[in-house]
Amino acid sequence: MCLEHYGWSPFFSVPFRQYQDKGLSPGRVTAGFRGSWLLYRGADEVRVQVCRTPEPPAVGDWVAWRSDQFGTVIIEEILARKSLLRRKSAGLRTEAQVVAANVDTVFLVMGLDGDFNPRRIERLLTMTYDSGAVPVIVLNKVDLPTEGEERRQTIEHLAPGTPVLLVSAHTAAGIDDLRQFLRQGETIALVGSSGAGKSTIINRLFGEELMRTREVRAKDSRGRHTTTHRELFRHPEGGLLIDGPGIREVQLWGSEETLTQSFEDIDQLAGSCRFRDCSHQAEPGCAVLAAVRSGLLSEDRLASFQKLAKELRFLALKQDEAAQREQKRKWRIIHKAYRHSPKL
Ligand SMILES: Nc1nc2c(ncn2[C@@H]2O[C@H](COP(=O)(O)OP(=O)(O)OP(=O)(O)O)[C@@H](O)[C@H]2O)c(=O)[nH]1
Ligand SMILES: [Zn+2]
Repeated sequence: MCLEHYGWSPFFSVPFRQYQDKGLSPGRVTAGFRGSWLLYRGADEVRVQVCRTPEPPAVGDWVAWRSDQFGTVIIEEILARKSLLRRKSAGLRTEAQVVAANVDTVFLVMGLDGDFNPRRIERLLTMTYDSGAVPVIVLNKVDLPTEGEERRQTIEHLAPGTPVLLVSAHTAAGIDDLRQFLRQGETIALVGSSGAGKSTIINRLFGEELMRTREVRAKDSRGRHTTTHRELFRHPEGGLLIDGPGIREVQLWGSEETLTQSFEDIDQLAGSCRFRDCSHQAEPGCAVLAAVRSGLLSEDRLASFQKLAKELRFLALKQDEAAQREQKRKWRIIHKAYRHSPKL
C-alpha cells in the first residue's frame, strides 16, 4: 500500500516539501478518538497519542509527523485541507465542529420512506457546498412502495446539476451507480439521518470484506497491539470511505453565502428586486414575491428559504455573541495583568 492509495496528491505533496526539509513525514488520519488518532503512514498504521497542532486533526486530515528519540510518533502539523465538513456543535456553544477533512464527494443519503424530507436535503446541500466537497444525493429504499421517481424529480428540482440516484441497499438496485464514485484516491463521506440506510449501503459496497477492512491492529507508542476500527477505509478496488460517530451527527451548518447556492433560483430572482438588501417579505418591487404570485416559484420553497435564512442569522448572531464574550474575557485578563503589575 502507498500514500497515493489514500489520496496523497500534488495538492498535499507540493506544500509538504517545507515540512520534509524539517525531517517530517506525511500520514493520513484514519480515525480519531479522545486524545489519540490512528495514522496511516504508507508502510503501516499506528496509534498516535501526541499531537502539537493548535486544533486537533480530523478524520481524513493529512498531517506531518516525526518520531522522537524514543520512537514516539508526534503529529506536528496539519496540511492545508482540500475540503472540510463541519457541523453545528451540540449544546450551547455554536462554534463549528470539524467532522471530516479532505472529502471529495458527500453522499447525502435519505430514505424514500418516512425519512424523506426535501427540506433536510436543502440543509445538507448547504453544508456540503460550505465544505468544498461535491454532493451526490442518494435516495434509498426504492424497493418500498413509494413514488420513487416522482420524489427523485422533486429533489432534482432542488439541486440543479447534482446527481440524484435511486437505490435499494436491500435489493442492490442502483448500487452500481454508486460505485462509479469510488475512484482511486478519492474520499467519500456518507451523511444522512439515522435509519436512512448508510450502514446497509456501505455493507453492499464492501460485501463480506467490510469487517476485515475496518478492523485494524495498530501498535501504540509503547509497542502494544490493540484492535480498533478505522473511520476512513479503502475499498479493495480503490476509493476511500469515511463513516464514523462524528460524521453521523452532522447537523445544519452553513453560511448565508452558501444558502444562495442551495437556492439558486431565489438568488437569481433576488437580483431583480428593487432593493439590494430585500428580505422578500413585504418590500415593494420584490421580484421573489412577484414570482410566487405568478406561480413561478412555490410558496413552500420561499418558506423553506426564509426558515433556513433565519436559522443561519440566529447561528451567526450566537457566534458573534460568543466572539464578543471571548473578547471581553481577554480584556479582563489584560486589565487584571495591568492592575497587578508593579507601579512604575
Ligand atoms: N426496505 C429497505 N430497508 C432498508 C434499505 N436499506 C436499509 N434498510 C433498513 O433501514 C434500517 C436502517 O438502516 P441502517 O443501514 O442501519 O441505517 P443508518 O443510516 O446506518 O442508521 P444509523 O446507523 O442509525 O446512522 C434497517 O432496518 C435496514 O434494514 C433498503 O434499501 N430498503
Ligand atoms: Zn425581494
